[in-house]
Amino acid sequence: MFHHLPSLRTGLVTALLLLGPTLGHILPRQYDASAPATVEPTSTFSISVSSTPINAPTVTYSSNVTTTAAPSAATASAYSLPTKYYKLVFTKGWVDTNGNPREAILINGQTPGPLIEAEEGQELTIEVVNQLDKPCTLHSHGIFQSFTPWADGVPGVTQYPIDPGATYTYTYTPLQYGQYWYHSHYRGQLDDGLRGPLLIHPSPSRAKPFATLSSDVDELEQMAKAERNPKIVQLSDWSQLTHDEIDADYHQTGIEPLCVDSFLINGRGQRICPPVALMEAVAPPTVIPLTNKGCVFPNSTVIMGPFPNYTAQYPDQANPLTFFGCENTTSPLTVIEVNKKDGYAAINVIHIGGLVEQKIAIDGHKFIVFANDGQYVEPQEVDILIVPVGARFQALVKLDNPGDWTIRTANSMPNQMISAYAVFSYVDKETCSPPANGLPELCGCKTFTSPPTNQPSFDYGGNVLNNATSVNYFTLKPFPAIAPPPQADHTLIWDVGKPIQRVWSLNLDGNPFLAWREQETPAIINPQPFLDANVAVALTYGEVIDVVFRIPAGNPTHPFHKHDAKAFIIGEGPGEFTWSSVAEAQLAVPQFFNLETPALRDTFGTIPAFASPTWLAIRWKVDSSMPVFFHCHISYHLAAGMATAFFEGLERGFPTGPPGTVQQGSTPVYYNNPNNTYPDGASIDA
Ligand SMILES: *[C@@H]1O[C@H](CO)[C@@H](O)[C@H](O)[C@H]1NC(C)=O
Ligand SMILES: *[C@@H]1O[C@H](CO)[C@@H](O)[C@H](O)[C@H]1NC(C)=O
Ligand SMILES: *[C@@H]1O[C@H](CO)[C@@H](O)[C@H](O)[C@H]1NC(C)=O
Ligand SMILES: *[C@@H]1O[C@H](CO)[C@@H](O)[C@H](O)[C@H]1NC(C)=O
Ligand SMILES: *[C@@H]1O[C@H](CO)[C@@H](O)[C@H](O)[C@H]1NC(C)=O
Ligand SMILES: *[C@@H]1O[C@H](CO)[C@@H](O)[C@H](O)[C@H]1NC(C)=O
Ligand SMILES: [Cu+2]
Repeated sequence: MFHHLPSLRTGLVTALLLLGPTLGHILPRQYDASAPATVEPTSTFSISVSSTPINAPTVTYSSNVTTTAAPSAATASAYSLPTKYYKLVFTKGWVDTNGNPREAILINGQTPGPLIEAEEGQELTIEVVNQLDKPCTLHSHGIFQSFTPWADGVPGVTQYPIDPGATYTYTYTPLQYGQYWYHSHYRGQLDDGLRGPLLIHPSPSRAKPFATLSSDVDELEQMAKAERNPKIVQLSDWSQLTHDEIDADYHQTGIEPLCVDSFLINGRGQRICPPVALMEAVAPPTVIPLTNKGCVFPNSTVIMGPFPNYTAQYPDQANPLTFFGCENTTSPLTVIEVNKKDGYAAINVIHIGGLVEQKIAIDGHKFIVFANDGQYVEPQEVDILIVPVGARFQALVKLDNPGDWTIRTANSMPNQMISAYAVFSYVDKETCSPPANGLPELCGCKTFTSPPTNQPSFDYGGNVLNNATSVNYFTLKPFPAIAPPPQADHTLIWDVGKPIQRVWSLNLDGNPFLAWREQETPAIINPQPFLDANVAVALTYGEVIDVVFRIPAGNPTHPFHKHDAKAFIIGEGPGEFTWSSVAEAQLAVPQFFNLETPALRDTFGTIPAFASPTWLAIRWKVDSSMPVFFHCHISYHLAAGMATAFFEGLERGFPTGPPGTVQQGSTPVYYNNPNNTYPDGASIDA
């Protein structure tokens, strides 16, 4: 029983063809903060409000045929808004996130970077000033870029990396809403701090999913107000070593660097060093013994293997700084202040880290999840959110339990027993004096160096307590309902794995997309070498694609991220995927599929496959003409090749934007350098 195939974008494209503005209307206007947006209908158009994801492509065919996807009626009201302009300056600097200062990458002097926010349909211009000694880029995670593929920020795919000292401007118009984030896509710079939140406020005409929660007008008003002014909660992992140091160790020893120093909440945390016996008491028996950081030992075959023929090559050569050594610190915790008078708070959780999936709960409160990866969903009330790297949840929290409550996070993987804390504090700003220490980000009335003691939803190792409930993200239904296309035109069945030590692959029949490709002439300009190298796949415009990932035993959860449009998560299950298509598999194991109301996401964790295999099936319709990057969001997996580029609509040609856009600001002296070195001689592949 299939739903009628929804025309997610068809109506839109038709409207656009009638509308017919040229690409020039949405060209970036650099450095101009005040200029009004110039996207204006040039002829009458009216389309019914669409609350489905809007991602109609603007395509400049290489044949010089130009069409422009229509703005939707849902966003047309925003066109009178001026372009929103941000300038982000990237520098190196010292930060004290957890009591152990280290050098990091700062954005306008801070990490995570400042909030970037715009209205749905409002043009956004982000000027990046690279004052680092390495190249960088800026990727807006989860933002559709089919209008502006050159603004996707993937080095070697949609642009040259931005050179040290150079400036680069990203301009795009988000025709979607919700919580996103931005980060460098160059190497693992996001692990070193180059990341921050990005929020797109929904058009007023979007139907909100709150009506099922209340029929009280005042309460609905409180919910809408909370959504508009969310409390952003950014989860990350943090190491004393930089990404490049960790990566270099990995390449030298072959030991998976599955151990960090802290989890952070909004860039703050502590070193927490419980006695090893306490950590072992909450750990699965198979991972014991643990190091004093709560990590599996580098010689563990349970977590580090059993990959095909895996043996950690040199367990005795593991960097002790990665696996061993812990001293408690008492850095101040992040405080999220709420006011009971508001009725509700909206908590927007973003995993901006680079390693493991995390759990989060607020003691004494439930999350009413209303959006996932920016997409509204039918609300789900739960105690615990499980957040893959890169994913976002937006949830309402009813403010009916005054006090100071612990916000707790824990690793949801077994490689390390680790938690972090922040405080959910009810205050009335009008009656409380500013903090004595004057740190605005500690906001407020109180500071905490240890979490309040409340009834927790999970323990230090992430084991659920007190019958707490967890979000079921496989059954998060888009709101309003959107069904996927009922069948695929093209199926890719890919075996995920480690072809050789130190290399990770999405597709063992293809080649790993190793990090040095960031230095290649970008695929958007010269796609053929990527096809020749078997690191990219051409997908025909208009086709419905299924990709089935077969995950063999020995794999953790991989947080896959699809650039550009979201994908439907139509199936996932345990065991071998032995069928040749989703249709065939559906007949055999219907319980593992949902083609009626599947989640629509841009970031999705595979089912962990520590002891036995699992699989994941996704579906989307190709409606862009651009190289769409797809990768694991574990930073060192990505650097080790776990990526591909879907060349969507290649046969129509890839638009590269106004002249000079892709190359803008770059003087890439090291391109095509056979030594693969930076100008100073340092190895790019280290
Ligand atoms: C552009 O389109 C026009 C009209 O179809 C055609 O005559 C011309 O040859 C095209 N130019 C290029 C460069 O393809
Ligand atoms: C850290 O603090 C906890 C709680 O006070 C204590 O039990 C533990 O022994 C300390 N760890 C270290 C390594 O000092
Ligand atoms: C790994 O090393 C630790 C510490 O030396 C040891 O206790 C443990 O037995 C070793 N495990 C394996 C599987 O060799
Ligand atoms: C594992 O080792 C066996 C025996 O040496 C070999 O036949 C097999 O191809 C290896 N598998 C992989 C994935 O390397
Ligand atoms: C959890 O649920 C079970 C079954 O309903 C109940 O017996 C038990 O008391 C509950 N435990 C807690 C801590 O609420
Ligand atoms: C590459 O390395 C060789 C040997 O060190 C050196 O002579 C040559 O100048 C290098 N080439 C470039 C382009 O850096
Ligand atoms: Cu991965």
